[in-house]
Amino acid sequence: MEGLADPFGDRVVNEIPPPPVLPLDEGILYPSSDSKTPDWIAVRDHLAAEGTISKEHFVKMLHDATDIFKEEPNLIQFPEPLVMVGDIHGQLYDLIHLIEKAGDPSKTNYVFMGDYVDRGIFGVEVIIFMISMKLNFPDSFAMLRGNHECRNMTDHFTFRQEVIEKYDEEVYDLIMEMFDALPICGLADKKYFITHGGISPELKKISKINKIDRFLEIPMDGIMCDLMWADPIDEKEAKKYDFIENKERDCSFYFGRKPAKKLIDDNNLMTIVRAHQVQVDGYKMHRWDGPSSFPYVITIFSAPNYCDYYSNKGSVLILEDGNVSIKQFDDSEHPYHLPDRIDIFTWSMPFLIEKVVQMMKSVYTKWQEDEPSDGEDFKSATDLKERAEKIKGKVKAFARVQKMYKTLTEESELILKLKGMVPDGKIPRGLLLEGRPAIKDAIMEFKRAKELDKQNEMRPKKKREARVIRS
Ligand SMILES: [Mn+2]
Repeated sequence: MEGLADPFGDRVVNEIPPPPVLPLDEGILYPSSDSKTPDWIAVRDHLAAEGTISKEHFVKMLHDATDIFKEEPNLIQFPEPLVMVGDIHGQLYDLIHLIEKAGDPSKTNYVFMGDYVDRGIFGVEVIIFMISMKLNFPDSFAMLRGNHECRNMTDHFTFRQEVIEKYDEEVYDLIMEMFDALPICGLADKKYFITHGGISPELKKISKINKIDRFLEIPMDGIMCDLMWADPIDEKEAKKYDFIENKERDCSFYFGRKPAKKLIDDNNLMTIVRAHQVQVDGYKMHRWDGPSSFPYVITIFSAPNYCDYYSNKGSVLILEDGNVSIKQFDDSEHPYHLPDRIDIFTWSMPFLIEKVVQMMKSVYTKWQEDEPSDGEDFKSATDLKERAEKIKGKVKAFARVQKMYKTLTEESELILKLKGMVPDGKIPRGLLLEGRPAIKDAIMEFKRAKELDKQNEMRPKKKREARVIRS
């Protein structure tokens, strides 16, 4: 595939091949006469090189994948061996690495537990890559729904904007329709219950899950909401409570040992496997009966160095020969994009403005110096004083603006980092006026950063029409 042209021969890093010029060729995408099975390896390599898929082909793949998902039950049964995967969140290069490490999908059974998009900047590519694998291995490659696979979340976070920038609203709607069709739970080896978030007070018999009408936007409460939103209670409190209000999510519950044990016992399960929460090691065993006990819940998180910031590991859970094991992996390098995919011109504006302001300031200062001193003019002393004050004010204002832009240019790296951490990407102006120490403080203070990020774990306030399902 031919790369982008380099007419001036001035590419700085020549060892990285330029992105392909054209979307993946139809003959390469669909090599066999069966036009429903894309060459997933060609898709992977093309996307990894930052190539694109034409809208026509993406739309076709979405239709074909949705048709498959629609036929799947709410609760999918898996035999072992099985690889269970947690949140991906648009981290394409980590997903590619994960597949390399955990096993060729033509020979490995996979279940992904949701949260494919939002936050990471390659959500579109993650979806294309994943459905190209799904279309090749419909029976051994499963994709469950996470709480981000809906309109409410993708609209509040980054994915909707990303799809519209890379394709359009029509493609976004088709992806959402596909999300509505995703199955919601899994059962591996009849013993491992798999879901994105957690359990529900309304969930008694696992088999009941198949009675839920899942083809809708994720409801604000009820069993489907809990399966996708609930969290296990912290170690120390797990024996104290059954279900308590989940304040961090602003919906659903935290669940404790007792209801987890009851669900496990009543359904002859071993444990509950879920994703949904970032973990330093990429996983967490919730051993509520002591350090050597078998965990009631296992959390798996598969987006290493989440948001390019958390420094966490990613992991997958492998079920084989009746045993579970963890495989951890580190983050992979990925192409760098400026926040909000701004272009280099927009990004460089502060540098330019700083220079312009500097010029204007020196003009003003010079003019102030050249002002005639008292006696040389007809103006009264008060007049002159007033004028001097005005000019002083203007120079001060310039100095402030200049200081802001100086900070923006000098600390551009730090500010980009900070922007990534502030949910709406807006940095308080005060911070820019205070300069480097204040910005450094804001970044270094891990607690503050986690506090800032905390609101991103919450269900967005915006209310949407949703049916409440009781089973
Ligand atoms: Mn989640």
